Amino acid sequence: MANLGAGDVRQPFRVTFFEDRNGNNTFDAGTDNVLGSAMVTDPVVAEGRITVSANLSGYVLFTNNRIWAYADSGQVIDEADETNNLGVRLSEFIPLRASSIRS
Ligand SMILES: [Ca+2]
Ligand SMILES: [Ca+2]
Repeated sequence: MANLGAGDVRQPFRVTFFEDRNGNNTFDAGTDNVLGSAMVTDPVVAEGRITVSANLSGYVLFTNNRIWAYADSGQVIDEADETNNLGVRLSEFIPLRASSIRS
């Protein structure tokens, strides 16, 4: 994730990871499938990049469906451009090996 703005971001903000259930390439609370989220509490300097990770859980409609990341989903950061806060990649299904399953 990159801070494309001229100012540092010092306020904590949330990144929400979701499946776009209604296929409109944007996040719709109550409609889209939220799989997890993470709070970013460290400052993100102007033109800086950070990696955000979260433990996701839940069900997606099919293997390799696209998972979106929505930065500042709580809309606490004022930005010059509020429309570039979404990123997407394919989900990756990694089968558990039998030895890693415990009762
Ligand atoms: Ca949507
Ligand atoms: Ca914002």
